[in-house]
Amino acid sequence: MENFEIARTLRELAVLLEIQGANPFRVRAYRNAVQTINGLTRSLASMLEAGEDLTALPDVGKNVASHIQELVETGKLQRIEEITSEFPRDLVTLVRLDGVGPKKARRLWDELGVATVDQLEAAVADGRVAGLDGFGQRSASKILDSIRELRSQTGRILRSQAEEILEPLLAHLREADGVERVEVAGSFRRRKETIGDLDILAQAETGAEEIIGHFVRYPGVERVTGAGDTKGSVVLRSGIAVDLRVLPRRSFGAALQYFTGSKEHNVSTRIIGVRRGLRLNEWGVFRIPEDADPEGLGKEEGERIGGETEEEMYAALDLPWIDPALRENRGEIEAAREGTLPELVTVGDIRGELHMHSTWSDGKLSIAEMVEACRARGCEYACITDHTPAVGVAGGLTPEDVHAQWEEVAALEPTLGDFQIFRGLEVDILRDGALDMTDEVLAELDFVIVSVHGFMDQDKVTMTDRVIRAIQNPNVDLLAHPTGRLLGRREPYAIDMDAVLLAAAEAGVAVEINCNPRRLDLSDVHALRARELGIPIALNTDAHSVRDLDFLRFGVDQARRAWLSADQILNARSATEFRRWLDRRSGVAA
Ligand code: DGT
Ligand code: CA
Ligand code: CA
Ligand code: ZN
Repeated sequence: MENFEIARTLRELAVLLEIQGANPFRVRAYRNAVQTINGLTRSLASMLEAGEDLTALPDVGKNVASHIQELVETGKLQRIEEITSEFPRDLVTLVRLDGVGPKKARRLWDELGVATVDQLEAAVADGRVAGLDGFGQRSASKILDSIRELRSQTGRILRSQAEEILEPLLAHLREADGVERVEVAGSFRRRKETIGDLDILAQAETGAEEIIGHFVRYPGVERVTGAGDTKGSVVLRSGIAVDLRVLPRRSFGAALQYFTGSKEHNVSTRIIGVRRGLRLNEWGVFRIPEDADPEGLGKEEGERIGGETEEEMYAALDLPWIDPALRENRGEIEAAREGTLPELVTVGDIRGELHMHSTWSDGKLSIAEMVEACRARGCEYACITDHTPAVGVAGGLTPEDVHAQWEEVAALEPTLGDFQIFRGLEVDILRDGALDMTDEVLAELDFVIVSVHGFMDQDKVTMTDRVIRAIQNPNVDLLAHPTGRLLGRREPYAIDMDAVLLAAAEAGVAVEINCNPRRLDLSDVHALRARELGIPIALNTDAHSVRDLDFLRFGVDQARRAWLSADQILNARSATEFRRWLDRRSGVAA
């Protein structure tokens, strides 16, 4: 079991206990343990295998440790089986809906016999939910909205979760006899933010059936949905489906190109091929014989032009190799033909961290510790951007706190050599678009981030006006996580991003791609739009701990999908260039 599955099961146990009405302290203990697990860099299974004592971890007591061991060994939790003899496990899903807490979920079950989302939808439709004490019409229609939202999100996993699943699975596949190479294709290779299923390719000249047999015997497999002579399909215990295809060397590049997709990109490449009398499929690129009916050809019929590498596939179309992140049929084929493909930003281009938290607000570490971690990762500068009080997290900074924080920064600076700290703040955008800090303090800060943390259910016009008003404050430098979405958990709030981006361009405000794999906000499409408008984009980890700084690569992937080069990235600038950008307003005539 992967860490995130263990975390998910313990989180589920916490919710089940809440529905049961258990002691809130016990519930909290599980949630704290989940936080610890989410912050681990090693797998719990490997720690147990190495005989390590899990209770040495923060917030992991004997009880939690034994649960983890049970999960790793059996994949199940007896405690959950016990609770779910009282009421159905599905109630956990109901609690994910806005407007349904643990108590209400329990009542929906006890009083209406509702256990599933489908049943709840029916009970809303026929008025039974509105009729329940303490629910009412408003709450019923809110529930209906969040059912729709939930439906649009289920079935896909985060890119970061896919990484966790893949690591041991790929190791397993590489152990199979005859496997020369293993690659992941599909949306994962295109670096998409969420993944529907995993598409894996293995290269082997012979023994494909045995390799597929080895694949379906992977311990994480829940059920096998297909096992043929070149393809195997399984569903893992984590719920994700995986396809494996085994190909010989001569076809590997063709298969990689085909199964990387996107489907839309492939449709375009295939049409270009047909115009040249070429047939592209997962086995190679072939010249269509004169007078042949292309439909009636065998899979490898015709003169083979290439297929061993992806480069050969594109070269057959007189195109250079195209980065998978761009393969969405958004103009990449035309750009390839014209030689105008962008040079995409890389992790190595990033020189500063512009958005991070310390113990002054809800971060886990001191400024000194966070700065040290940034330096260790090769950054040249960092902005400290703690929250303001309206966010409601522990310790939002008041104007007095801000000044006190600067003293701490000033004391630290002489120890840092060339490394530079910028005095920043993540200022909450209040309900009406005013900012949660005085203009005097904002004017004194080096770097002002604004973002929405509350009143997310405003209508689109109100929300759009609110955010635009905020970024029009002349002290503001950057808009953070602009749509508020949490992938798989929360839809973007209603906001007209086109209007917001136009306003940001007008006001000279930069926009963030938040690198947290659950946010990745801006989306690729919005980031593409920001790029068109010439808005500087920041790749921000929004780190609350050292480990969060590793989120950078997810944001870089998102930026690559948005065609971004280093010169469009705010924190790819040197500290000096960044400082010059911060002075952009004083530099121009009033
Ligand atoms: P996902 O799994 O929803 O995150 O997205 P993908 O892009 O991984 O889609 P998937 O798994 O259905 O297929 C993987 C790739 O295989 C897809 O990007 C392109 C290729 N492919 C699959 N089915 C077709 C098809 O019917 N026609 C063409 N041209 N390509 C296909
Ligand atoms: Ca896929
Ligand atoms: Ca697939
Ligand atoms: Zn933040």
